Amino acid sequence: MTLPLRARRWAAAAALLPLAACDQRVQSALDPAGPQAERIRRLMVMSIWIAAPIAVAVTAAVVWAALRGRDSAHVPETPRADRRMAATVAGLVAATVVVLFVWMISDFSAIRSLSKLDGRPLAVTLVGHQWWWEVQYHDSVASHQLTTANEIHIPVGRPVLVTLESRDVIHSFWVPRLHGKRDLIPGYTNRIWLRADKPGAFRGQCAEFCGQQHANMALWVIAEPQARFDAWYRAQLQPAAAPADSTRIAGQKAFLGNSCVMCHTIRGTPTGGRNGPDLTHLGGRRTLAAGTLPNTPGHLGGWVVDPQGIKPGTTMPPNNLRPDELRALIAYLEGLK
Ligand code: HEC
Ligand SMILES: [Cu+2]
Repeated sequence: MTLPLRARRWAAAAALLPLAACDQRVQSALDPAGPQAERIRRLMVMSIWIAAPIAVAVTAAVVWAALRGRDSAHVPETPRADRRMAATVAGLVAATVVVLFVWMISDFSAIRSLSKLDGRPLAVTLVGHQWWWEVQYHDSVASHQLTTANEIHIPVGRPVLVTLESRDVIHSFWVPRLHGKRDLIPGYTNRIWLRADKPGAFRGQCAEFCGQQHANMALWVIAEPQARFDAWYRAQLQPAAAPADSTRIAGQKAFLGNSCVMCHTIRGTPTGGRNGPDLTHLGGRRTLAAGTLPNTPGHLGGWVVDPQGIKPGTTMPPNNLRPDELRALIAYLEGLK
């Protein structure tokens, strides 16, 4: 790549536009897709309905007092007006107490119903890394455990208990259509319950500043009917298919012969790196580098050659590959469905 850095950054930004354009529909807390996001939305709407009239009334009173005060500054107070004023103030204080109580109780009840869901949960651990998400699925059968990255698939209607951990700094998991935010804290285990009540792809975002590429740390929660989820899970448990044609065989050789193996795992090959995302089924993911790029051969090539130009600061080093080697590597990686 010989483009100047600035041009490369613009190209990366332009590549994001189609993703950004669809984000509003897939990442709005006003469009809940699960019971908890719905509860949060209701609390917010209620708060606005309580607070907005009060804000309007207080503003009106201040304006009224300011205008009136100027003419009546020298009018002496009568005992009757005094008593009326005291009654008004007492009434408003009582009303304030009632409103704050109603608010507090709805807040407590919302927090209670957010904390847990009924039913046997799907257990997932989400590990935050600068700047990507490791996703581990737990199962009582060891060979059914699964590690993937940047995408959480869940069955519609089933509660999911997400355990949150971090390898480096504090991150925050936020999928606005499903729930509020919860931090991923190094050395401390947090939890969050989720449930999606409709199928769909819900975008999430790291919501706690975690360094240079914090803004490029997104993920997708993909809710599917149970049968489709099961099929996805079975496919993910499979090791990567052995490359069938000569290009892909060369691509696998390039992968195994380069530094990639230090940081990445492709199950079914002699690799075990854990510093970067698991690539066993990379071809099936929607995006690359935690929602930063659409998963297309062109973007994949750009990423492998120059990850620093796309996500400056990422720990993945640039790669100096021969053009034929790069093409083969792209074909191999994209073929890992
Ligand atoms: C020093 C560790 C390291 C090396 C070596 C390395 N990578 Fe990475 N790789 C990473 C990290 C960390 C990420 C996540 C970056 C991010 O999203 O911020 C990553 C991300 C990726 C992704 C995107 C994965 C996803 O889920 O979106 C691909 C594809 C990839 N690397 C391929 C390669 C290939 C091919 C090589 C060898 C030519 C390689 N990497 C070498 C650390 C490494
Ligand atoms: Cu983060």
